[in-house]
Amino acid sequence: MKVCVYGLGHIGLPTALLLAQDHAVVGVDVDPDRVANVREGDLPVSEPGIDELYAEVREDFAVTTEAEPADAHVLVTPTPLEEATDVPDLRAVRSATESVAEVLRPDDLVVLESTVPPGTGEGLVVPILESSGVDAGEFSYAHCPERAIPGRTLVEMIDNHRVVGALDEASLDRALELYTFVEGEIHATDVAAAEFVKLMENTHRDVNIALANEFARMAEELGVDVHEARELANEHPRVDVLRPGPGVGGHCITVDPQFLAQRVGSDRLISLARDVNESMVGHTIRSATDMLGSPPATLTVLGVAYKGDVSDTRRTPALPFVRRAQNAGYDVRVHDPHVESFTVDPESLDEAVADSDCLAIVTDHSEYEDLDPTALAERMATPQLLDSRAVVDDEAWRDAGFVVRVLGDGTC
Ligand code: SAJ
Repeated sequence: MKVCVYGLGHIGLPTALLLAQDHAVVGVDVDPDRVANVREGDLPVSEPGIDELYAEVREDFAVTTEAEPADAHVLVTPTPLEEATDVPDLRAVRSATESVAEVLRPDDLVVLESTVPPGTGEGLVVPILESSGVDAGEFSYAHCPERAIPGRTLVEMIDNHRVVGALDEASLDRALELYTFVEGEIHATDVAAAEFVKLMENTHRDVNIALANEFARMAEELGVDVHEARELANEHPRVDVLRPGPGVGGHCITVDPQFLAQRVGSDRLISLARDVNESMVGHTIRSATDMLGSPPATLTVLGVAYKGDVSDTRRTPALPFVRRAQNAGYDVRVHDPHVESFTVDPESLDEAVADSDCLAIVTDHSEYEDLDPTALAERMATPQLLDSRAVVDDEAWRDAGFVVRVLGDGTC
């Protein structure tokens, strides 16, 4: 079938390329530069295997800025929180849906993959589609939220089980014909339930990271190593404590719980969890400034991506960490082997650590596990380390002459 995929971002582009293995796909994006780059094979998304997949399917994959008639239209546009209001910003979904309505024909399938507040499909998307003059029932509609984790996007898109929330039986059948690349099980439900399931998943993660962070703060007060305690607790067959850290970043876990909390009254735990996670930056910066003493002093931030081994800095806790350290009067340098541009220019590791007074590991990139503390100690003015992700062997660093604090082990 001919498929148009709207939004060539972190999820839309990989989805379009996977669909192009079995269908004739047109990727549609409102940004002409992005369209031109994708056309030339300069992909705006860096994920294992994506360049190879692009090379494999490029014959069946076109890109453009305008909606086209197609058998299936897949909407994968972003749904952030509007910065000024903190309210879900559905303008991209709305405008992509309006574009689809202009070319919609009876028997077409429309799929919304973007994560949306409860009720968006039947309250906003379907009525816009019906404004085309084609009625629901004549066209098919389904909500099929993605579940792929950045860094493993393609593998997870193929292997993970998926939920399809379909408007009716025909919509379900059409959606099953579309998602031929999915090797996981596909579970059918209705549209509202599928929207809720996606929000439950990311909210579950946020609340559980908050619990891990609260355990870390408690362990610090009690002089217990939370990392050892976590491993021991996770020996229990029904316990899975997540990892504490300097805060939760990315555009999903930080945003999606608020889609639920703002829509439904009974949101106390969800909002509290958000607050706990947001408070971790302040907690981590206090440990860093405690180590550094009064300015002037130089702090080197290792890692600005929102999590390990990715290049994405959206809503990263590193940004408020850097800003707060700068505002407190410290000279801040940043290093990240995965991130090319950031508000502070990245430098080589050697430059970033030269004469520094403290290293702060903010992102758990694999590269930081193998740093050589002896070589680093020689380059620094004061060999101090704040490890907010518990990635290094702290004893080895102490042996190399470092003063080390690890978030959650009783030393912070
Ligand atoms: N984090 C911790 N401790 C942990 C796990 C994560 O502090 O134990 C932090 C990370 O460092 C990062 C943030 O949480 O800053 C979010 O990272 P993540 O790996 O938990 O999640 P995302 O945002 O990369 O991807 C999530 C995934 N959702 C779930 O795991 C329920 C992914 O499957 C979704 O597809 C994605 O959101 C999405 O697009 O919704």
